[in-house]
Amino acid sequence: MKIIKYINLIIIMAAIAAIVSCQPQNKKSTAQNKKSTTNIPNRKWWKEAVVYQIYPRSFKDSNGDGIGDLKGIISKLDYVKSLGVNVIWLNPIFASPNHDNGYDISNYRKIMKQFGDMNDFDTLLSEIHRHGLKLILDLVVNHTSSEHRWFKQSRSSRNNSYRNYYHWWPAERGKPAKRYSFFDVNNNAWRYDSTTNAYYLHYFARSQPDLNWENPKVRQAIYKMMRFWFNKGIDGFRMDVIPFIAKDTTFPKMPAKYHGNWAHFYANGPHLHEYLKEMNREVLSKYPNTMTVAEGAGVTIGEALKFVDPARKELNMLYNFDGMSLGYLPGKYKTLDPKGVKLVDFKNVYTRWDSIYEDKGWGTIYLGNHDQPRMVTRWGNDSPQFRALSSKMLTTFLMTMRATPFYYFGDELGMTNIKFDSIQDYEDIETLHEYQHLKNTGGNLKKFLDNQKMVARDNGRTPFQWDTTRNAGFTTGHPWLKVNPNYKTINVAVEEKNPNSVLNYFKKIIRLRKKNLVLIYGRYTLLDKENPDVYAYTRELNGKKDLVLLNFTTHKAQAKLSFDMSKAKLLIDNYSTAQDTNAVKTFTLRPYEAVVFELK
Ligand code: ISL
Ligand code: CA
Repeated sequence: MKIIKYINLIIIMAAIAAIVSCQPQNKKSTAQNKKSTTNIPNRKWWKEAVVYQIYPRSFKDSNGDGIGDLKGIISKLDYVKSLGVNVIWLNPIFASPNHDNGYDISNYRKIMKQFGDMNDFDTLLSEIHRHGLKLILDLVVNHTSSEHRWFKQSRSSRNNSYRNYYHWWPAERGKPAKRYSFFDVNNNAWRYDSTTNAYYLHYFARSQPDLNWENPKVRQAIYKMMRFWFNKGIDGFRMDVIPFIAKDTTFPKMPAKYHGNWAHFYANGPHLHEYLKEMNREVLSKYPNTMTVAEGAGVTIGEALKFVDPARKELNMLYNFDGMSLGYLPGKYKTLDPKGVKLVDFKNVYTRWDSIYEDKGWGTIYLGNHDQPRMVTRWGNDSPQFRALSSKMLTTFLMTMRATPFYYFGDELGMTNIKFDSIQDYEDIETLHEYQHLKNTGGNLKKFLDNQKMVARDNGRTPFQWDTTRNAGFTTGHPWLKVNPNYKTINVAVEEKNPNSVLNYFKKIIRLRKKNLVLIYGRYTLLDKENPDVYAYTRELNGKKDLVLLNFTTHKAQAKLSFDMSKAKLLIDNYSTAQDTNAVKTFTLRPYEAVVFELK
């Protein structure tokens, strides 16, 4: 059991990525970068893009039902464009009973009715393109909703032609070997179904049965559906828990004492890369300017290139969970270690993941998404004193690493965790089911709720904060999830007017990244490795060198440097005032200060 909980822990942490047809630079920056671009092999538009993730349910409600929708997104594309981002990733927008907010799809070719219809989608896509942006959709094909036509057929009889679309275990063979489920109140991934006296597999909720990818008909049906969306003109897919699609379908017993790679039992099945190659051959290769990014749940550093080495012809990018997994107690369900995260460990994770893409492949970087708490609460400091500074510092990190940033909507405002007091306020199936599980098993509910204030997924899903009007301008109705009461100060309208806002800093640093290819393609070198307070690194490309210094603490901190700073040119500083001008071989940073220099 302990092992299985640990599996969950590892998987708990993950996130996103993207691709499309390339317009890498505008005219001015092309000229500026002329010299340095000559030696950049394998330039791709998606390596130079910033992806902006929108949780459609919470972005903008157009009809007052309290739920964000496609028309709402259309009405806000000027805002998205003004940020300087290039790609929009939408969480699932397909027909769904919404047990897991769209990650339980009942029809892959229909739009969720709360979000609109196919006309709205077509308008959205053409408007996104008219704005010079690209769109990637969420591909959720490890499982469907139990209300999907395939599953209804599959469960109806053992002889149904859809029977093998899912994983069934006939009860006469006894109980199947234990598998852990993420969102099941009993933590059990096998659900007994009396209609056919058999168990079906669901790694997530009971209403999310796992598709059987061993069945070629399943694979062909998925490829066809992917072509349907590509033919409409979308620019790529983010692939939900894609390593899970392939399993060891003999479902062996988990060893009592768990060593080694849990994913062997849950994911990364023997045929995974065969399937991804097949998907590439049959779909992706036919849409060459698009992008793909795998949610690499459970993918270790040693396996990443199998997904993204271009020579293997599988996917473009993968996002890993190693960074997100830091600071959780082992063996406990999503519980943060009160000791926090050591910056040295944080630096090591990102440095190791950078190194695997030194020669081939390409990385992604993110600090928040719809499965995570808010970036500033989790990795920075959401107190009034430091919220803006630490938000900007974290954004500086994301925009200066050698990887495609996946930036979560609202982080550009410095939105924070809402920290609900009561279980009644939560909507997320994960929180609700784990609460029920603890209740049934006599767990500590108070402790659970305290911890959820930091880790619950709903913290990152509260409505977007547009202005100071009722419900932050998100809806005229009753919002599906409470609006964070801090919306009066943290919102687009207020921040657009303030030149020093988190929002304006975000726009500024995106511009800096865009016109400075060193920050995109340059080699990354970690400096002052053991420094417990400061994250320092250089980026180098064709003789140009930039230096990034980030103070992750509430106090002053010094970076030890091996070069003379006297001629360095300041490119950006989150304090926007004079910095340590006497710096020679050390540089003193103020609390949460972030600076980027060009070294001469
Ligand atoms: O969010 C998690 C727990 O906090 C993760 O373990 C998450 O379940 C895992 O990363 C897979 O996530 C994806 O698939 C889920 C869906 O609920 C998530 O929102 C999605 O990102 C099932 O489709
Ligand atoms: Ca609506």
